[in-house]
Amino acid sequence: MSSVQVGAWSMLGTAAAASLMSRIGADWVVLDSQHGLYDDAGVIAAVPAAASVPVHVRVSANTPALIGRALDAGAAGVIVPMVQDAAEAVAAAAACRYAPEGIRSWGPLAAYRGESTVPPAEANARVSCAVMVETPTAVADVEAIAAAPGVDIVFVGPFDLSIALGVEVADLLADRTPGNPLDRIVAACRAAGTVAGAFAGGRDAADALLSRGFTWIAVAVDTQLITAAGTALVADTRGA
Ligand code: 3PY
Ligand code: MG
Repeated sequence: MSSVQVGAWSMLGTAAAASLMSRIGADWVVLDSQHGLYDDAGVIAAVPAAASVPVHVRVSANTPALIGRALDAGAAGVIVPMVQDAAEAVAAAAACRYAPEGIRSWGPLAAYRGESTVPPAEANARVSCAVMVETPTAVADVEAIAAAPGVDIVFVGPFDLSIALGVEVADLLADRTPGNPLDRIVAACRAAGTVAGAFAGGRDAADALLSRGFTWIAVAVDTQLITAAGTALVADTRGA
């Protein structure tokens, strides 16, 4: 995947929100179960509602149970937060795939809503495993993380990374010192043939990430869109 993909991010935890976010022209939508409002039932309801584009679930932790559950619901892939090293990346990738490539357990949940089941080998080939690099520990091992078998996307969390580094997000995104973490992550992905992704959450951050070579960018977040557009519209109307 060399071309740029621009994604939508849903926090709101409902099928309606997921459906709306799937129809804004984005290449994919993420349902956020780590910091958003998607619980297990919410994911099961929202995945088919947003299925006009690939639906990825950010699970709340790197466990086979959570990853398998999201994939059983029909997600195209998962985004696994706070992966610290290559061993954790390998574990996430294994949880995404059935034997012999992994340890995923068979549970054809989509069949209950009338969808045909995907044979294990085909599911293994189709699934997308994104691991989040968002700590200095992970950056220190990013070459091995990006090269870990079954890792399709290295996805940067700039907020957690900037907190851990003790810098502002904007400063991290603007950092051009040689060997800075973002350039190191992109270089590791290029060397491994893995997609370099990142959460942006807005146009300026997206531009900064695109200019550095990231190609899989989450830019449109439902909660932020409502707040920004609603606030501007109300203020504009009052001022008119
Ligand atoms: C981060 O920036 O840390 C994220 O996880 C974005 O959601
Ligand atoms: Mg984070």
